[in-house]
Amino acid sequence: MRFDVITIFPGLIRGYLHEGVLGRAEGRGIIRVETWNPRDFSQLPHQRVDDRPFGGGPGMVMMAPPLLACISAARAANPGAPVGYLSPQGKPLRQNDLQNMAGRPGLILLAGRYEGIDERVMGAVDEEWSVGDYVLAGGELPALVLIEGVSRLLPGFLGHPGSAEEDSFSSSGLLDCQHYTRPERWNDEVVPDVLLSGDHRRIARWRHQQALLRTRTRRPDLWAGRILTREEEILLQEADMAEGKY
Ligand code: 9WO
Repeated sequence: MRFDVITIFPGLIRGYLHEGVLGRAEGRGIIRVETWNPRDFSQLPHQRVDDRPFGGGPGMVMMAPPLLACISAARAANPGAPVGYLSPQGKPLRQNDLQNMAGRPGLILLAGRYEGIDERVMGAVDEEWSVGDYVLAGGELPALVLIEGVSRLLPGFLGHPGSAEEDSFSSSGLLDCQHYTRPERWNDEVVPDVLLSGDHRRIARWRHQQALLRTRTRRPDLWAGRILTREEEILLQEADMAEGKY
């Protein structure tokens, strides 16, 4: 899958891809990431891409002409790929959005800087995504978040097929359960007996139960409106009973 990132700081994108699983995926040809710098499309002295906001106020706004020229170039290089703008005003990105994006041939991502982009660029933008309700200094980290989240769903990205389906959210819509590895005893803390039992049915049941309990207490927003299976009702009842809730 091909990603084209529009940014005045291409080094931020390339630097992250230099190491780790994403870099390796690029080396193995599973993804391709290209950057486009709006400065290269500026007709102004010093390759200027920002100016003061009409109406006054602090900071600078990214100008429309170099951004639009840059988007056109990226579109020509990645035909059929939608253009996504990363901003706190966007639709909150969820696991199912990443799944949907992983089915596309490519993506063009626009990472803004300063106080934002000229609104007239939005006509060339197909979708607007937020990775969380906070403000950063630019859209580069959110673009990398999106690329990493989509890439690990692509066939061949992970060593073990199926590991991407078993993690938080995918299919179950639940948070992940706890994990343990050696040593079996660390200071006063021990590994739950069930995980050492070798009884795979009981282990799967315990993990499902812990995922349910964690989601209910930590993420009431994800829990609300959730339809429980009969098995899940039983798992919760059993846990609540052990806690003395009845
Ligand atoms: C800066 C600013 C300064 C004073 C008052 C209001 C302000 N808003 C902003 C602002 O939103 N700046 C953005 C910086 C402009 C677009 C790129 N930037 C950005 C993207 N920050 N955070 C994101 C982002 C993107 C996706 N998901 C979460 C955050």
